[in-house]
Amino acid sequence: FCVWGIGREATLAIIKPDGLLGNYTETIKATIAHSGFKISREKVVQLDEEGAASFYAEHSTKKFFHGLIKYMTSGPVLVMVLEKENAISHWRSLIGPTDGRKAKITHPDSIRAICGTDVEKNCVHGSDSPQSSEREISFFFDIPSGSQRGGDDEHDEL
Ligand code: RTP
Ligand code: MG
Repeated sequence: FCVWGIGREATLAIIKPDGLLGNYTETIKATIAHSGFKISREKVVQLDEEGAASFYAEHSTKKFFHGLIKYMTSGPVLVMVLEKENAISHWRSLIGPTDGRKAKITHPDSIRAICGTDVEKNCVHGSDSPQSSEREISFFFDIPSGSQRGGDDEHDEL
């Protein structure tokens, strides 16, 4: 699946407010570059509560939801579309486990080990499946015309 129709997989990466304000962008982008990803789209966004709640709607019933929305709206984020073969799983493996504190012990080379603080403030996001990736990329970016995705978008096989 590739929303841009050029045969590579795409994933949505976000440098969260703590990553952006903590000046980790260059380090993270260096990892992105030497891991073989192409950044095909990027922009800085200030999410409002409604936007953050919509983006993380799958977690709306969790006890950490309110904290998550506060965190994700606490400052600007950098959203990027990363493309390569197996982009989704490769980016998830590079960012490491959700809990940045545990990541420092179990996955010391992961991005969250480097810039994450705890289970909430973990500095980066990555789509967790092709379905999530498509939803999350369209949440932030228009799909360019000329993409080979055709027909009824809601029911395309990925
Ligand atoms: P993400 O979606 O941001 O890439 O992170 P993830 O898949 O590793 O973790 P997920 O379970 O989807 O949780 C989404 C984000 O919610 C915050 N969180 N807080 N306080 C808590 O227990 C807790 N658990 C999760 C984190 O910011 C997590 O990335
Ligand atoms: Mg997730």
